[in-house]
Formats: sequence, structure tokens, C-alpha cells
Amino acid sequence: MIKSPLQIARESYSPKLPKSLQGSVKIVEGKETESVADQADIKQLFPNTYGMPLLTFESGDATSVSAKNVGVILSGGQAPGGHNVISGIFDGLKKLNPDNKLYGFLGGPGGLVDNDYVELTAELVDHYRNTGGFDIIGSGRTKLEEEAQYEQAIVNCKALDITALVIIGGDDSNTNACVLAEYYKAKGAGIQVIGVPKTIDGDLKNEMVETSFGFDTACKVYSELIGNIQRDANSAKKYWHFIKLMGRSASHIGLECALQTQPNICIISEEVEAKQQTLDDVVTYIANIVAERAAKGDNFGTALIPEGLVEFIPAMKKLIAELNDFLAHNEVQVGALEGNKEKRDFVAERISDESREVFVSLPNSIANQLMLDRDPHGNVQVSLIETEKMLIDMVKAKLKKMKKAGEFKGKFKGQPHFFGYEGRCAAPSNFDADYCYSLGNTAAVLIAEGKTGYMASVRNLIAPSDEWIAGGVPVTMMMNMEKRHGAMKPVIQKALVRLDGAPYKKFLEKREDWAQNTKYVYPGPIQYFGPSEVCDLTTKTLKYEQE
Ligand code: FBP
Repeated sequence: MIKSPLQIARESYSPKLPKSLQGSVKIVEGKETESVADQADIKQLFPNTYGMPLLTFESGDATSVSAKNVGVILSGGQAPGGHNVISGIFDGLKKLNPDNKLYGFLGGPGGLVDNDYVELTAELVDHYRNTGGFDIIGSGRTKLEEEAQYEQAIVNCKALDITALVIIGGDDSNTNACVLAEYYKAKGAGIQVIGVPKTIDGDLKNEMVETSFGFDTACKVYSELIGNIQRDANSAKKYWHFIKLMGRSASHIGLECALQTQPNICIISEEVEAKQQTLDDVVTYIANIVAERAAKGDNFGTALIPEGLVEFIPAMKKLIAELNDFLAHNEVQVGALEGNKEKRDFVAERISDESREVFVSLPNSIANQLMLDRDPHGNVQVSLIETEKMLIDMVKAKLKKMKKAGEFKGKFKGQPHFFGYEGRCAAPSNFDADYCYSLGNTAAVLIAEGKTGYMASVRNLIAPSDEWIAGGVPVTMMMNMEKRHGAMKPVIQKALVRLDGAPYKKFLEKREDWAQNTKYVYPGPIQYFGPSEVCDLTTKTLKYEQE
């Protein structure tokens, strides 16, 4: 492996741990827990893992722990810090008992079923400390949902004498981890399952999980890029940059980047939905700001667009829900049709009148993108929908009409961008490096204590890392029932942007000023070495949520 000078320097970084994880750990059990909603259903579906207590770690006395073999899986989209979770599990296990062994299943959950694995040795782990990416063992989106997969996993684990699995994933992967934990506990299979909250999207969070790892670094990378674009826009003064940002459903990334960079426009999907806005309302809002700035001679600007926007426009949401059901039941027929036009016509003839009206009004390219394959969890692959281009075209058309009516006297040239993959494998910020290493160590302790159905949790994150609180949260506590693939399923509740939350309120106070005036902030690149107030700072979202 050829390493850059930064990577070599970064290898020697020692991630910071909370006090409770620096020596031996004592576990303090809290109250019994309940799921966030649909308690009766969730309790019935998870009789063995429902209601378990919250766990908090404190410093304790050293105890002897018998040796264990543990398996780890990276699941879903990459997020900065995954390698540090693995090095945290590895170091945590070795500290508890040097004979503990860690195996990595390759290519995501599929590796567990296909028995594709590698032993994670000190030499291998050392190469990946504090680096971005998931390439140490790879990731994948195979969904573990069938009994045959669970059974095969038992066979594969037994062959390696593995008695615990750590699943590092987002809300869907941790939902599956919980189902697996329940199945193994009910069966007495002797395999514990522990989850770790990962996703750049920031939508796996709740009272006990303050943020998912990777959100901090990814937002910093996007904010650097947005800042660079804003400086260009403010220098050339001739383009409107429409920047779509990853985040699947929730607008946390867009909101955080807006708080960091102060763009002229940032659309928040959750607000669009709450106000029952149409696509035309969104386009009109943008076009009006373009026209107002143009009236002052500012024919340039930046607009941040959340990746999942189309799913939050109520009429589009209804259409997408119908398409999800329809495509799930008619996959073969639609797949057999030759061209996109045939597919669009076939679908349009078979959906409700209301959804048909919306479907046929969309640009063909967007209608085609809405019919693409769902991911294994039944989600529309919003990263493939070119909302930023669609909005540029629609704003342009609106401004043309406004020009005719004398309401717009400027120029409009749009530049589309999509930032997503650029941030997912960045070298983790100090915050993510420390947080991930702490999560990995936490998972190791939960395993040593024989826990299952828990997610590793590290809280109090805006305090210095010494004061972070580590422990475990029962995954069932985060669950509710939602419709997936046309049927009600237990899933971890997605945390969307709260319109009564402090980060959104801060944005609301400022957005009019940012729209009318050019108040750009240029955050610059992540700093790994230097003063703590520059290098260890976390997101504004966490700061505002907790102050
Ligand atoms: P996870 O939820 O698995 O963490 O993935 C997040 C994400 O990066 C989304 O922001 C994005 O919509 C999606 O993955 C892209 O998926 P893919 O990796 O399959 O292109």
C-alpha cells in the first residue's frame, strides 16, 4: 500500500477516549426501556430483546474475561471513521483478553452468509488507523432478512468459533442487527449481536445516540467544497450554483452545511413537507430570490438542495409510494419492456389519476429516474435523481415568464453539482476519529459483558472527549412500525430535521439575510494538526442541539 505523507503522519494519531473507557469498565444498568412508538407490536415481535435496560459505563476494577472470537461487518454506504470503529473493537478486545480474535466479513452482510472473511490482525489493522473508507473489509447492501441467511450465518460463525457479531450500519442495517439478535437469543444460538450507528446522513440519532459517525467529516468536506464554490461565485459573479447534497431522506447534511457556509438558499425537505408545498412553490421561492438579487446587480448565488427533496413534496411522495408498491408487484412486467417511454406509459396507465397527473408533468429524465430499481431496503435511490438539474431548468423557465411580466431583469446561468461520494471516504476528522474509536471500544465492552440487541452509544459529545459518556442502548428502544415494500415492518425510526429544533431555528433566523446579502463563509479544509479549537470542533448541529 502506497501511503501519502498525511496518511503516514496520521497513523501516529492516538484517538481520544472517554474516561470510562481508558481503564477497566463497570456497567451501570438504568431503567427498563420502551420502543419510541407501537410498543405492543414491537414487544410482540421482539419478546427476548424488548425492554432491556439502558447501560452506562463507569470506571471499574479489572476483571478477567475469557477469550472470545468476534466477527465484524460494515454495512451500507461508506462513512468516515469506519476503520477507527474496527481498530477500536480490535484494541478493546485485545485489552480485555489478548487471546480475543476479530474476524472481518468481506463485502458487507453478504460476507457473513457466503463465509467470506479475513482475520483482522494487528498488522492489518495498523495500516488503516485514522484513514477514511471501508476498504479494510469492504461494505455491501445485502439485506439479512431470511431465516436461511441467519442459519447459514450460524454455521459460518460456529466454524470460526465466533460468539459475537458487530454490525456497523445505518438505521436499516441496525434494524436487521436487532432482528438477528432476537432470532439468535430466541434460539439460544450463542451469538450476540451489537450495532454501531453509522451514516453520513445523520438520520440515525435519538436521545441516546446523539449523532451517527461520519456526519461530522462528510459535512466538513462538503462545506469546504461549497465554500470554494461560493468564493468562485463571489469572484466571477456570473453563475448560480445549484448543489445537491447527499443525505437520502433527511436534510441534516444540507442544514449543517448551510450553518457552516451561509449560502443564499438552502431548501429543507422537512419544511417543504410541513408546508405542503408543491414543486412549483419550491421553484417560485428560488426564482424570487434570484430575481431579488438580480435587481441589486447580483446575478450569482448558491442554492443547497437536499438529495431527498422530491420525496418530501407531498404529491411526489404519494407518487413515489405508489410507484414503490407498483414496482414491487410488477417488477417482471416493467423489466421486460424495452424502452423508457414504454415503461413510463405502462406505469402511467396503472397508477391513480392524481399520481398520473404528477408523473406525466415531470421531465422524462426525472420520471425515468423515479422508476429505477429500489435499493435492497425498498428505498428509491435518490442519489440517482438529478434534482439539481431539474430545478435549474424549472427556475430558468419560471424566470423567462417573470421576465416577460417585467418581474425579472437580470441574467440566470445555472451550474449543477452533486456532492455525496466526495465526502463518504474522507479521512475522519479528529471528532470522527475519536468518536469511532470510542464506539469500537464500547462495542468490545458490550460483547465482553455478554450483551446482545444493543447499540454502542457515546454521548455528551460537545464536551471534551474525556467527559463523553459511553454505554449501550437496546435497539428495540428506537423502533416503530413503518410500511416497507407494501407491508408493515418494525424499523428504527428515522430522525428527520425537527422544525422545532435549535439548528433549524438558527437557520430560519438568518436565511432571509443570507438570501438577500452575500454573507458567505469559507470554512476551508479539515485540519488534522493544530490548535484544538480548529481541529476538534464538531458540527453546529450538535452544538445548537446541546447548548
Ligand atoms: P447509508 O444510509 O447506508 O449510510 O448510506 C447513505 C448514503 O450515502 C445516502 O446519503 C445516499 O443516498 C446513499 O447512501 C447512496 O447509496 P449508494 O452507496 O448505494 O450509492
